[in-house]
Amino acid sequence: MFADIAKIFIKSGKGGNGHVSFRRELFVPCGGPDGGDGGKGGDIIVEVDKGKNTLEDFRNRQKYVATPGEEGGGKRMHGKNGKDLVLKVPEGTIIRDFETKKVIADMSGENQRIVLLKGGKGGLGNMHFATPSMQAPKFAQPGQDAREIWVQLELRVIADVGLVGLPNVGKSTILSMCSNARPEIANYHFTTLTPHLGVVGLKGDRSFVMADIPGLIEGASEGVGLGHEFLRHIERCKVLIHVVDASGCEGRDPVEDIKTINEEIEKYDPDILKKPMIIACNKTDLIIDEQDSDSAVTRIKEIYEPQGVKVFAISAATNTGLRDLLEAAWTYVEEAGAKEVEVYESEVDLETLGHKEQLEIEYKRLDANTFSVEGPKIEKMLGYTNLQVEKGFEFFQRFMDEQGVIKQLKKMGIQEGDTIKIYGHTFEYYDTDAYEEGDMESAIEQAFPKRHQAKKNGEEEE
Ligand SMILES: Nc1nc2c(ncn2[C@@H]2O[C@H](COP(=O)(O)OP(=O)(O)OP(=O)(O)O)[C@@H](O)[C@H]2O)c(=O)[nH]1
Ligand SMILES: [Mg+2]
Repeated sequence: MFADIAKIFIKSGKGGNGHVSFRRELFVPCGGPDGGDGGKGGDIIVEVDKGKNTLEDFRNRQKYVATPGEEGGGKRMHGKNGKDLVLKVPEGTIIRDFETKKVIADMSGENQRIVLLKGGKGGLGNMHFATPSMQAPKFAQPGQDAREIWVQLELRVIADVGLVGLPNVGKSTILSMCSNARPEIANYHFTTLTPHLGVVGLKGDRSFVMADIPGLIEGASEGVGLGHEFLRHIERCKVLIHVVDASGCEGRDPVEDIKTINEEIEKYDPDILKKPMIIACNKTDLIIDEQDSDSAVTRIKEIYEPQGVKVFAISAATNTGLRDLLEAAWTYVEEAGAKEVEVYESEVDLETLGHKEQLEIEYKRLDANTFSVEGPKIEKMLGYTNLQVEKGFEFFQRFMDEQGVIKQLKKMGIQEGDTIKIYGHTFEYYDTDAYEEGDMESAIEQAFPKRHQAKKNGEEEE
């Protein structure tokens, strides 16, 4: 099975919940809060593994889930962090959001390792929420949600030189003769179904990477067969060696074959034709009279050499003419050297990738100055929180901020002093970003006039 494209589901670990507990000691009937923090959920990490050249693993297994963080414990115990999950991919793998097809990351060049989905942060235990005015906080922070997304992995081979041509012309044979790669070679079409890479060594420490790309056929650019998948690999090669069967032993005309392939490449992406190309006329060992003015090699030379394309007569089977071919390829590779392969920019915000849409939160504008915010999650959080105290209020406010509620309300045009209704509670809206430290105090004072009065009178709450 051809495996250079795969669809997988990834999910990071949810953060562990903060814990609610109180110290129990002999002779101390009511100890302080000692609920520990939840552990962080595991990340989904993607790493380049240079030893890999297919995405086959991802065809066999589709779901990848990192472990969640554990809940905090009593006695200030921190919950165990979830384990990260590392996906190993071949270099040149492009990761896309399956739904939008936007590029998330391109594992090429400098990008060798990336945290794709962050695990949820652990929630704070109730030990953090004790204040002089509230010594027994019965709430703790829930861990952050896991993130999940379906992604598409696409492999684009990164090689200096790509061998292109129709099936059975001897591309794999060439690669195996010039490098330590061992692609399968057989006398039938479509022997090679995945690109193979090999390092070609030349005299004096010179080397380049050559890719044997599966045979292209007419209609490849329209997706006949797996043409599109194969053409994709050519995009990143710096130099192309166009291989033809010059013996015509399959009854084809190699001149026509070159045209066919070039047309397919052009339809797919005309820019590819701007890359330096060399023509390798293979299987010349089968030609009886090479000097024949009507021979394929002669005709190809007549057409292409005036266009500045180098043409080599070779025989991969008998290792004839390969060295000159490789030297010519090297010259082009060296010239192209400075030009780095194009690395795709990420088109998504990794910070929010895979965040579940907060569909559960429902926003309504009741009138010009009143908004309502509801949803199970918010309701649950309200239950957790003691809004009667400053700390609790701040805590709830932070939660609303984290959930993007404030951002959403701003989008809806909320103004200073507007009212937010949440399950029977009424809040006045103050833009906390607009306040300095001291001003915040007075904003809270306005929101909690009763409490501040109490403070002024020197009374303790609770
Ligand atoms: N006589 C002769 N046969 C060759 C030569 N090069 C390759 N062959 C034979 O041609 C057949 C196809 O060779 P491959 O290297 O598998 O061809 P390919 O271009 O990789 O084919 P696909 O993977 O199907 O695209 C095999 O039987 C090879 O032994 C050559 O120079 N001379
Ligand atoms: Mg092959």
